Amino acid sequence: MAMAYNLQCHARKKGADLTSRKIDFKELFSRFALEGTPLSAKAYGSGHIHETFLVRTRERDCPDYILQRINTNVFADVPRLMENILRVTEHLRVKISALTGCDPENEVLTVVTGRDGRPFHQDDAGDYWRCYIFIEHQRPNDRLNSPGQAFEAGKLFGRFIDLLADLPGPPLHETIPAFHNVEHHLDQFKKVLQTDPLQRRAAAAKDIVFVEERSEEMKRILILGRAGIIPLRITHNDTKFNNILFDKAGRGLCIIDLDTVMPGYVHYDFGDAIRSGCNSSREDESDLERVGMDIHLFAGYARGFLESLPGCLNTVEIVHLAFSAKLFAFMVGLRFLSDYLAGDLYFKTVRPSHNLQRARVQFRLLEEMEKHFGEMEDIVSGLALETTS
Ligand code: ADP
Ligand code: GN1
Ligand code: MG
Repeated sequence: MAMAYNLQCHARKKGADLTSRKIDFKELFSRFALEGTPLSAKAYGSGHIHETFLVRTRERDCPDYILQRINTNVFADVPRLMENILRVTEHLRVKISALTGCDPENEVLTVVTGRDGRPFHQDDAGDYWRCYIFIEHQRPNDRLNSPGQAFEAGKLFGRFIDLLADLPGPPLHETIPAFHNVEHHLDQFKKVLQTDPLQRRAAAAKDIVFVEERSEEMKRILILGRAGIIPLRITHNDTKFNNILFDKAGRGLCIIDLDTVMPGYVHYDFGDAIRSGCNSSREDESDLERVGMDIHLFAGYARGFLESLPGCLNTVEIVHLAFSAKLFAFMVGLRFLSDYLAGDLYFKTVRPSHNLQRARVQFRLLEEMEKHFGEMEDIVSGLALETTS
C-alpha cells in the first residue's frame, strides 16, 4: 500500500521547506512502537504550531495515532520538551487512575515511543517527529458552545493544575523562555517596529497605538509574581479551547498540547482560556462586529475552574482572574501583531494579513472585556464566596 503522500503542508519561512517534501508515512510509522497496519494519513486539526497528522490503522482493535512533526523554530530542545511531557503524563496517569469513574487511557495523552526507546524520532532530513495514541472525541469547535460546556472546560483545566501541584522532582524545563512574560513580548514588539522588515508598520498604525496605551497596565501579573504575592504553580500555558478534547456526550475528556506545561501563574491558564473560548467570533474573524465577550460562557468557565481548585488559590490570585482575561487578549494580540510585522515567522498563516486580522480580533475582544469588566469581576468574587463557604 502506498503511504507516501506529497502533502501540501504549510511552508514556514524559516527552517526546512515543508511544501515540497514527500512524507513517507509507512517508513515513519515503522520507526515507532505502534500496533496495526497504517491505512491512511491526513493533516489534522487546526493548531498554529506543529504539523499534525491522523494515521488510521486497518485493524479495529488497534488504536489510531497522531503523528506530529515538531516545530523546532518554536521548541528548540526536543529531548527536554519530551522529557517534560513524559513526566507530566506519567504523573497524571497515576493520579487519574486513582480517581473513581475515571478512564486514564482517554483522559491522559499517551506518548508512543520510538523503536529505539526514545520518545521521538529524528528523520533523515533532521526533522523531529512524535506520536500519540489518537483519542476519539467530539469534533472541536472554535469556541465553547454553551455555559455547560464552558463549565466542563473550566473544571478540567482547574483539575489539571490541582493534579500537577505535587509533581515530584525538579522544576519542569522552560520549553519556551519568557513565554508569557509580557515585558519580553513588548520588547520584541519594539524591536520589530524599529526594523519593520516588510514595511508593514503603516498598515498597523492604529493597532500599535492600541498596544502602547495599555502596555503598563498589562505588567500587573508580573509585578505581583516578582513580589512573591502570587505563587508559581505548574500550569498548562496554552489553554486554548481546541487544546481540550470533549467526548461524544460533550463532557470534558482530555487536555492535550502539553508542550508548554511548565511553571506559571494561575492567570496564564485562566486568561488564555477565556480569551479563546468566550469570544463569540472565530480567532481570525474578518468582521470585527462579530467579536464579543460572552459573559455566560465566562461565568460557566469560572465556576468550573474555581470549583476544581477549592481553597487552593489565594485572594490576590482570585481577585486578578478577571484581569487575566484582558491580559491574554492583549498579549496574544500583541504576539500576532509582532509576527505580522516580522513577516509571519511564528504562527502558521494562510494569507499575508492573517496575523494582523487575528491581532485585531484580540484587541476588539479586549475592548469588549473592558466594557464588561465590572461584571466579570463580580462573577468571580461571587463564585469565590460560594466555593469557599
Ligand atoms: P499545536 O501545538 O499545533 O496546536 P496540538 O498538539 O494542539 O498542536 O495538536 C493539534 C490538533 O491535533 C489538536 O488541536 C487536536 O485537534 C489534535 N490532536 C492532538 N493530539 C491528539 C490526540 N492525542 N488525540 C486526538 N486529537 C489530537
Ligand atoms: C498557539 O499551539 P496552539 O495553536 O494550541 C500558541 C499559543 C497562542 C495560540 C493562539 C506554543 O497555540 O500561545 O495563544 O496559538 N502556542 C505556542 O491561537 O506558541
Ligand atoms: Mg494546540
